[in-house]
Amino acid sequence: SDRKYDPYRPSSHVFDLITRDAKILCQELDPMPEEETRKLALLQRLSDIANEVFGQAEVLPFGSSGNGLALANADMDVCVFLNSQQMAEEVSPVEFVERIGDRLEKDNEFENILQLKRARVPIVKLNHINGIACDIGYQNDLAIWNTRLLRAYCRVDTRVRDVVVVIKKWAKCRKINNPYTGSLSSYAYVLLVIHVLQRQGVLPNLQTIVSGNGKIPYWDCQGFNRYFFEDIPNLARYWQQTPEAATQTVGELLYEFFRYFASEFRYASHVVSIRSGGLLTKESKEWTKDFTQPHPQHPQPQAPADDAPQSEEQMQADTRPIVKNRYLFCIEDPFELNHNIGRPVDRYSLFTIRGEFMRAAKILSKNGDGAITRLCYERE
Ligand code: 3AT
Ligand code: MG
Repeated sequence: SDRKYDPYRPSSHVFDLITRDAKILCQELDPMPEEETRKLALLQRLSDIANEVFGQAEVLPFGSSGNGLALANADMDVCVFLNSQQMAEEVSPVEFVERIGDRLEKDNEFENILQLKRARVPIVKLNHINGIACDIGYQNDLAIWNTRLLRAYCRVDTRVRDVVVVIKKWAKCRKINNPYTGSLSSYAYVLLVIHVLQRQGVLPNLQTIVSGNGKIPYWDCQGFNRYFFEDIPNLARYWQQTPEAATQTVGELLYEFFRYFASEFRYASHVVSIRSGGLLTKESKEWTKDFTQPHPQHPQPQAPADDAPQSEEQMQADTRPIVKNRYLFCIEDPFELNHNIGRPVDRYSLFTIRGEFMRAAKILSKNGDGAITRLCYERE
């Protein structure tokens, strides 16, 4: 093969040990059917409550509870959709959070209710007494579609889930899975895995595969094209893995993931883009200059109802929370092309994350037995 020479690349025996342990970890972290049952019950409960507060509402799961990538005891992400167009236009995300949050407070089956009104995507967080932690969002069609895209990639090859589960577990243990503190969401890590698997020829680019005459359709969702090839059982008619890609083990793919982000990916100039099946440059996307902007979804402050005279400053005051956009680690959302999923990463957290990629690559290159356990040592 034309693989570049890598002095740290483990032997195939070591890869087999890593693969074996990765698969054991995946089995251990597979949620039990009993957990699924509790999630379904909570989904039904939230659906009843949303209907009570807003009338015709639908509650759909997304994220790991909708894409088959959940670890045991993962939280549940759900999204409320109002069926009446008029209601949906009248109720802003912030108002939604207030109204459903206040209603949930009245029920003692919900605990630790938090109304995150200033987040980029306003949500309510809560714990249900049946043990499920849950985030409730609002009218987020794109989240439903990106969940379906990730699920489709999982169905292409069983190795996708194996690799993702280890990466998620590793990121959680190493404390680099929190966008609120500058590291990456699970969603971001899954996009990184898909990127590496596309490079390895294990995954196709589902957003450019078209059945029939070849032109990519435009299916609008909130101003973005949500088209992708979803008919996975018939994928083989349009795309096939190379024999080399078909025989890569989970251990090899994990090592390749860490090696790539530890020493090949060029953070300063490149953008990970699964919708283009490879890399883009920051320049081509004009993702070169960090900027701050007032929160786009937060309501503008209204002028006071009375006609009391206002100072210039008062009239211009924009009290919306400030959103910081950074382009240090660039990961393009597959649909929302102007959205950098690595936005929360700052100089310090990038240093930490890259350090973790290097640590992981080193562990896998030196150990077979026990590598997966060592990879996931809890960091304090
Ligand atoms: P966990 O099992 O909860 O760790 P997850 O797969 O549920 O992982 P997240 O909780 O990070 O992943 O995200 C849940 C979903 O929310 C995934 C995606 O549909 C959406 N999402 C998350 N982060 C972003 C983001 N920065 N931009 C757009 N959508 C996002
Ligand atoms: Mg989640």
